[in-house]
Amino acid sequence: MGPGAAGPVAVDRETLRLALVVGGLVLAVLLGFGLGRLNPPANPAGAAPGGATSAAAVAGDHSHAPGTGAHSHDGATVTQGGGDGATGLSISSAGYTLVPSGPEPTAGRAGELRFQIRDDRRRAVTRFAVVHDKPMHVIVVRRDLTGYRHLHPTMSADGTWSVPLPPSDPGAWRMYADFTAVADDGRQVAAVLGADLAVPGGYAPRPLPAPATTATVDGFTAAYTGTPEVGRAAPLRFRVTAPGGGVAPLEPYLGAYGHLVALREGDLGYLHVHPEPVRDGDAVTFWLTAPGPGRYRMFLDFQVAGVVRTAAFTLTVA
Ligand SMILES: [Cu+2]
Repeated sequence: MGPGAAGPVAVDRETLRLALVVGGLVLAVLLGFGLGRLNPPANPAGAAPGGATSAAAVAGDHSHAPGTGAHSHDGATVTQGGGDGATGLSISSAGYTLVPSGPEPTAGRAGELRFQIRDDRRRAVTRFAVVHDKPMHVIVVRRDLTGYRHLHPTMSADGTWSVPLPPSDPGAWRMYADFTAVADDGRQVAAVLGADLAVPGGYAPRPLPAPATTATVDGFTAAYTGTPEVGRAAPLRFRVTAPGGGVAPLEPYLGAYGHLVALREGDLGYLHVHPEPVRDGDAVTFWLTAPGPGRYRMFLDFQVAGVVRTAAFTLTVA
C-alpha cells in the first residue's frame, strides 16, 4: 500500500494483496463458522441463543411436558448418534457434555467414578428426568467388552454425580452416561454420552466370545429368540431358567423385567434398546435397533431374589 509504488508491477502487487486479504477473510469466516458449529457459544452473556437453538433442533422430536416420568426415548437417541443410530460415541452431544472428574482408577482396587453433565453454557445440569426408574444410568465396560458394569450414581447439589467403582483390570475402559436432562424451559433431551477411562497397567485384551443365543451366569441360563435387523426395531425375547431348572422368578428391575444394553464391537457404539414393561408369558421382550452389520455384545441384567445378575451374549448382525 506504499504511496510510492507505481506502474504495472505495483498494480499486480495490489491485486495480489487484495486477493490475499479477501481470501484471508473468507478463510476466517469459514473457520469461525466451523468452530462455532463445533463449540456451542461459551460466552454466557451474549451468545446463548445460538447454542440453545442448536440443542433444541437436535432434540426436536423429543419434547415432553416435564414430569412425564419413564418414557421411550427412541427418537432423540437415534437423532443424536454417531451418524448411523449408535450413541455414546461422543463426549458431547445434543448441547450436553460429559465432564469426568474422578481420580484415575488403580487396577485391582475399588475406586470412584465422578462426573458432571454440563449444558451448552458450561453450567452443571441438576435437573434430570427419571427414565427406567433412575435419573442417571452409567455403563462402564473395558474396550474389549469385558468387565461390564451398570451403575446408578447419586447427584450432589452442585450436579456432581458419584458412584463407587468396583476393582477393574488394567486397560482402556469406556463409560457411558445415559440420561434425560430437563432444560430451563422444561424441554427434555435424552442423550448417551461416552468417555474413555484409563486403568494403568498391562492390558491383555480378550477376544470376543463366539456368537450364542444362550448365556449362563451363577447357574442361571438366559436364552433369547429373535433376529435383530439393521435400521429397524426388532423384538428379542429372553427367557431365564433357574439353576435347578424351571422358569426363574424374575423380579421387576428398572421399570421392566430386565434391562438390556448392546454395544458394537470396533467402536463401542451404544445401541438403543426399548423394553416391554410387561412380560409375554415367561419371556421378557426388548426392541433392539441395529445401526449396521457387525458384531455386538449384549448385556441382559435380570433380578431374582433381590440380586441383579448379568448375562452376556455375542451377536452377529448380517
Ligand atoms: Cu441403569
